[in-house]
Amino acid sequence: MRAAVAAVLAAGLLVTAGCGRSAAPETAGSSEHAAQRHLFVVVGGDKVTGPDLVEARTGETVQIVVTSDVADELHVHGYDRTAELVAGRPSTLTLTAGIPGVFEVEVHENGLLLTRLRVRR
Ligand SMILES: [Cu+2]
Repeated sequence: MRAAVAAVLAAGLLVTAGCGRSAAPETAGSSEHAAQRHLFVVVGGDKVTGPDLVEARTGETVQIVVTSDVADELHVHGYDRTAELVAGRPSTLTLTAGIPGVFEVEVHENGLLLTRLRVRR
């Protein structure tokens, strides 16, 4: 179990490390708003990395990147978007913030409230 946790954490850190390097070329010359990326790591049913609140303006692109130690399903309420979580690998859910409000983002099988998405005009 300890080794599995370490592997998941390492995967999460790799994502974090890769983020800064890839950000500039990915967003250069794109539409008015750059995609904002938020990284989460879930181990043993608990969030060990990631913000409690994700804030966006309508029209922005939001990426929620989750690395879980077990297979699960990510669900963004309100937008009703889901993404399959593969054990030990980062999964990315990309959405365009079009609906203002506060929405819960859950990891379904273990019932974890991962974060909240707040969208403002
Ligand atoms: Cu849900």
